[in-house]
Amino acid sequence: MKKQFEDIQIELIQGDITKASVDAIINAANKELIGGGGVDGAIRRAGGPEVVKECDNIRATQGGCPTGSAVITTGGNLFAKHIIHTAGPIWEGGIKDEPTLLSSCYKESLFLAAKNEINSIAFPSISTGIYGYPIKKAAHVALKTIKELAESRHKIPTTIQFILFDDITYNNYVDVLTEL
Ligand code: AR6
Repeated sequence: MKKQFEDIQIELIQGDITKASVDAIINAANKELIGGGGVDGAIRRAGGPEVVKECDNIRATQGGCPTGSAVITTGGNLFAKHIIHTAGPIWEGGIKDEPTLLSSCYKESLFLAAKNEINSIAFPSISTGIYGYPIKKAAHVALKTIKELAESRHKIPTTIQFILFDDITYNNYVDVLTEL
């Protein structure tokens, strides 16, 4: 499914983000940048040792990537030239500022992409796997954040894909985008 907000094209695709043909993919990392399972494990395996090395350097020099912020590395062996790593919030029932932190992941990733002249990016569904954020709520935060940035004419990549792994996640994002 595709939808346009001002000059920003949003595409919802079901698949594996490590195969995306875009300038940069976003990784749903952890704040320590230590690597884990889920999409993080898949991206690190596909990207290879250069990606792991750059993450280790960032951890050594700046202590990691606080929840809601984003850092950039090479894409290593991926088609994508860059990986933007962002740490989403762990869902704790919605009382720990999770929506603001999740929105910040999308904003900071998009601003970092724009700063690096990146025009096309692909996001996974941040926080909705191991971190347990309810999918429909997370889809709403993700898509509304991008819609608002587009409407306020922020400089962000003009092609924004969401590459969603499973049927349930894909269908939830389609429902939310249809209504926005
Ligand atoms: N392509 C696209 N999406 C994927 C892929 C893939 N190859 N593999 C999994 N997903 P998760 P989180 C989906 O758990 O909730 C890690 O250990 C998955 O189905 O990867 O933000 C990190 O190191 C789900 O819809 O990320 C952190 O410690 C979505 O990606 C922690 O998990 C996100 O699930 C982050 O947890």
